[in-house]
Formats: sequence, C-alpha cells, structure tokens
Amino acid sequence: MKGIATCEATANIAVIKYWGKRDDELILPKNSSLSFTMDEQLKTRTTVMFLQDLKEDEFWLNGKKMDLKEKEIAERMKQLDIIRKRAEINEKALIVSINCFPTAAGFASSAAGLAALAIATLKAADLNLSGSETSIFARIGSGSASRSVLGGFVEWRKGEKDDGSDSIAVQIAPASHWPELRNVIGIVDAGKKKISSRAGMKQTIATSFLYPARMQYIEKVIEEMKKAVIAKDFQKFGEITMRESSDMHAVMLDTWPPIMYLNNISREIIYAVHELNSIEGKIIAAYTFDAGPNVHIYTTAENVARVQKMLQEYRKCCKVLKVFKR
Ligand code: 2P0
Repeated sequence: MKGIATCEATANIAVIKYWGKRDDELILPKNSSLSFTMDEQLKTRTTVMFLQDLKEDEFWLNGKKMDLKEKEIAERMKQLDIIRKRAEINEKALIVSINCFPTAAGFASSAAGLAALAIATLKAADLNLSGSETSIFARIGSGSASRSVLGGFVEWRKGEKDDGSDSIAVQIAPASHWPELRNVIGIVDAGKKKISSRAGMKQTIATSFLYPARMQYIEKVIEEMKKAVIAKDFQKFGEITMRESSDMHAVMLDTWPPIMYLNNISREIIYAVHELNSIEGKIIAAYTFDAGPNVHIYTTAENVARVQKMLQEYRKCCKVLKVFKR
C-alpha cells in the first residue's frame, strides 16, 4: 500500500573526495569517491506521507515550513517528482524532517537529509529498491547523499553512461569491518562557508590547470585506498587519506579566483598531526578536510586520547571535539 514511511540516514565523510561533475543536471561525478558513513550521532529522520487531501507538497525541516519554490530547495527535491512519476502516484506529499545534529557544530547535513528523503519517499511510494538503486535518487538531490544511503565503507562509482544508471553507491565493507576506527572531529569554525561546494567545483573544472592531472591518477588512488581499508592497513590508509585531502585542497587553491576553505588553525592542525606521527614513528592519526576548515582526524580506538590531547592545544579556536565510531 502506498502511503507513509519514516526513515533515517547519517552523514558520511569522504576519504577520496568528490569534487567536480560531468553532468550538472543528473549530478554525475568526474571521479568515483570513497567514504565512511558515520555512526548514529549525526542523522536525519524523515517522514514522507502521500495524502489525497493535500493541495501542494509541504516540507517541514526542524519544525520550520520550507519554501519549495525557492530555487535551491526545488533543485534538491527533484527526486520527489521523479519517484512519484515512477510509482504512478498523483497525491501530494507531506515531508517532515528532523536533523539530529549537534547545534552550531558546522556539520554539513545535506547528505544525510537527501539520503533520508530518497529512502523514505521510495518506501512511502511502495517501491522496493536495493541500496544501490536508491542511491541514484539520493544523488539527484546531492552527490554526496548517494553514499549515505548505505552504511560502512562506501564507493560512489562515477559510472560511464549518460543517463547515470551506473553512477551508483556500492558498499565495499560493512561498518563492522574495522571496529577500531575512530573519527575525532575538531570544529574550527561553525559558520556558513563562503562559496558552496556546488559553485566551487564548477569553478574548479572551468579554471584549474591541476584538475586534469588529478583526474588522471585518482581512479588508481581509489583502488589503493580500497585495498588499504580491506586490509585494515592504517599506515597506507592514513597516508592516502591525508594526501588526498591535500590534493583536493590544492585544486581548490589552483581555481581562479582561488577557493580557500582551510584557515590558519586547520593548517596548524595539519602540522600537529604530522608532528604526532613523527614522534610515534608511524602514522597513528590522519586528517581529512571537506569544503570547510573543520578537521576529521581518523585514528584507532587506542590512540583517541592522544589525538584529543593534541587538539586540546587548540581548544580556544577548536570549539567542539567529538569522537565518532567511523
Ligand atoms: C565529498 N564534498 O566527497 C566532497 C568533499 C565536499 C568536499 O561532496 O552539488 O554537497 O549537491 O552534488 O554533495 C560536497 O558536495 O554537492 C561534497 P552537490 P555536495 O564529500
């Protein structure tokens, strides 16, 4: 029966980053990416109801009614009409979404939000699809959302087809595969970013000289990263993670005009992680930064306290410290 569904999805952190589209409409990426879907602490819960008496679609986010005519919201909610058409549903939808994210923490919630929307809408429409098929609908809302449809260590395959039917997320390993892995988050700045990822990546493709070189080696790096995670080889995993983060930020800086998401505190943390690893004589901590200055430091359970102690040095600038299982 078509009708109502409530579903949840959590945020994900990419260790091989998505930065650039080959198709802006379908949100098809230039390269494949790899991420860990985070644990339960950062999640969005969404209920979708198809109701006969409803005149217009309604979307409530954290208790506030959103304007579905607003350009960015309309673009990101396109999946609703696509799913409705596929399921041959005429009813309008009432969507109620709650972000269970720490307040003012500077976490991007769009991946969890748009993944939860895809999962709940498909379920309410009584379409029983696999996780990879579901990821196609989440992707239409936001590229990184495709990875949040699945748990554990996930690859979003770039695909080759023009219609995007092979640009899907696939689980490479379940969350239980590497139980010792931890993600210590340092919030350097909880403010809104100056340039959106969507606009920034478009500008990078248009202007960066380094970007084509990145595209030449990135698929090989993906294979190396998959091997490192499957083998739970923290040395390899850590090195690839840090180099890949810097590589993405290098093409951002090479964009014209330059895009700079890292700030001085982010850079100091990079040096501090290398110093910690150098004292240990091996990699025990690995940073990665997305489109912002906040740091995710991957480590293993036994070294969490050392990483937290290192971040304490920056507590005047690093507002929140959290530890996640992935
Ligand atoms: C990632 N980011 O792989 C990379 C790393 C930001 C830096 O995916 O235009 O919000 O909605 O597809 O998914 C952010 O991009 O962009 C992103 P759209 P999205 O996590």
